[in-house]
Amino acid sequence: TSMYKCWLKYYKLENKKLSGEYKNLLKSIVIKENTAITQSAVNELKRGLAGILGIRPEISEEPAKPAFLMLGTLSGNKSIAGLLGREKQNLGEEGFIIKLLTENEQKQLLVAGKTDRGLLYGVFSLLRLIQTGTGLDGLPRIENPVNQLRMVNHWDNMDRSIERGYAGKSIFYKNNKITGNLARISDYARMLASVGINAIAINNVNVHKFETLLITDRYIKDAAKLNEIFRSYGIKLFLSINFASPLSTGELFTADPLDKEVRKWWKNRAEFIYAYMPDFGGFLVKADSEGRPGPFTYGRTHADGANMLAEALKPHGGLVIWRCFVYNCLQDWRDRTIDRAKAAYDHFMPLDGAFAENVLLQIKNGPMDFQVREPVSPLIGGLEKTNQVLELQTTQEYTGQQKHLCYLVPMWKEVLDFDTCAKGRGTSVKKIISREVFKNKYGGFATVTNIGDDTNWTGHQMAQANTFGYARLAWDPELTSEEIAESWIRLTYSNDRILVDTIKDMLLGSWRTYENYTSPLGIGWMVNPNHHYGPNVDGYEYDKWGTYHRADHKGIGVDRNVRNGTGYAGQYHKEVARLYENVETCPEELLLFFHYIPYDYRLKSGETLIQYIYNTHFEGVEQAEELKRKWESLKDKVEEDVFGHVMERLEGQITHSKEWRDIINTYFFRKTGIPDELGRKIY
Ligand code: BDP
Repeated sequence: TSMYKCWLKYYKLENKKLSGEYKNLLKSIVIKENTAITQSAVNELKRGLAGILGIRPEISEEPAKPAFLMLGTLSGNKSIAGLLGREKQNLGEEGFIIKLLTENEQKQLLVAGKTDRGLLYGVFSLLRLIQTGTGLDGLPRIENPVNQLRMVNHWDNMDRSIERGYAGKSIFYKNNKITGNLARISDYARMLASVGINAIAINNVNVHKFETLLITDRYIKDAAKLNEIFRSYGIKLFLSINFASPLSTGELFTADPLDKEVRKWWKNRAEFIYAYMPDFGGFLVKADSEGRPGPFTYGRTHADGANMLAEALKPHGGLVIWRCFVYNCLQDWRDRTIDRAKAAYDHFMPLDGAFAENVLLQIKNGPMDFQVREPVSPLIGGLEKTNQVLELQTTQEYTGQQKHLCYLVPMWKEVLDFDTCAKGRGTSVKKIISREVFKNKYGGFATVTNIGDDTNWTGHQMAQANTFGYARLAWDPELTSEEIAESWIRLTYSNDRILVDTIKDMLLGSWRTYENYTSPLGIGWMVNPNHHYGPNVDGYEYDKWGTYHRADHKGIGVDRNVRNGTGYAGQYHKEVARLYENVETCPEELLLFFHYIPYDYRLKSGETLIQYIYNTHFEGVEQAEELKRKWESLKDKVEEDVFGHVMERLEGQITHSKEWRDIINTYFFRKTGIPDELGRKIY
């Protein structure tokens, strides 16, 4: 099935005129350099041009034809500098330029990077230009990634299961060993590199028995094989580690980060790892969270823990990526100021400036846990002297588990555009993460990936748009949701205008649709505990996890004011805090996250809160049905198996959205006794 190829389908370009122009220019390719990465670039070009244009270009070191494509890097090919003007000063480490030149009546297209990584990105970008039927008029094109680290995190376990995975089993492991199926890994590396991903962590942040041994001689050689593949696509390999490794491996009696023996243990470990992988990226760490070990066991701080690992990795240029998803998962709310939403900030804000230079804090976009709607974590905009990585969730744990269509790019855009007011108005999240504001040494994006070993990689084929979209945003957060959707559609299906517009519509509205029939106005969590799929309004309400909606017969919502609520709102800068604390100015989509609201409260639309809940839940189901109608209209425009697969998912989504609607509406009808004004049937 073509679904395996995702956005690298390289189907034949229908536009004859453009195709002719491209063919003429690309018959011959000139490249003088030869590294693993330039080889990847050339192979990709061959593959792409064979599919899109049906040609097999000649590859040589000197021009053989009057028109040709020149590939090269500033660092490896002296003549490239001569072909570039002042533009070369604008090329960053991973940047590229695509430019049209005429030299002695020879027409040439130049794709150049400062490094071979940049060149690789340039080649992928050129292939996208060609496939989407874009002409050469827009050249030159110079691009540099806005964010430094553009990472994916796998929550894969070595028994092949994936924590929160909805697309089959792990592509990396089999029977507690690293897979020998390296062809698929190589395809995966291509896919990631094609959209600019440059780092990967290949095992779950919850590190269990076998995974603890990934950094030992039991697995290191096989890990190094994966590293070699990723390296040839410019991707750095990271491993999630068990903070208690010295103890868990049975070698020491403690994992205290201030213990000399422990420090030595990690130093030796780092030396060992780097002997096999000289370009190893570093460690990803979840500590003192949800039962994971960490420095708290020894009365030490997270800075003590992270800095100890940082010291071990420093001589090798490695990084420690330390997660801020730290909270007490056994809390209750007898004390009105106890609030899980406050945890990350409470733990890490006091440590701003205490972390070593090669430590990065990885912060989930919201203060809770990847709900369909959350405010932005106040740590972003709070921390100033600390390297920061924004953690997003591409795997759809709380957003339909890749059974429902939910294009997440619009949600991520809202996160990135959010104004933290950290340095006055205009201090948006994206400017902090890109390091424009605080000029920290490191920063970037990470996501919990949605990839598994399903043939189409992502379970729902359309969830590929999230994999693609995440990476595109990490490269350039200024891209719009529409632009990203459009290019994904053109690369994945075709350039048919009606098809492009229809699928774009489907994608762009899908997050809102999902929100409509699930939990309203930022309250979140109305899911079944544990697996998190399907409606269960009180599922977490009487549980210990600290995720309450606090509905009673008069109203619903969590008062997070400073004066008489949990105090969470006070973690924001004052302009933002003021906005959230006032019911009138609080963005309505987050109303129940910040306030307890009576059911007869009138929203800006004029609807009462209860009527809004009913309306959106009926609407959500209608919108899910509309998705199916739209897809049906494309029957003759997409391949049969793709059509059938997506249709099946959309039908499942409709059925399931009704279950959501009915359970939520019934719950509130029973709580309030207030009927639907429109007299619709509530079960
Ligand atoms: C939650 C998941 C849990 C993860 C945790 C994390 O439910 O499986 O281990 O996040 O981010 O969303 O560590």
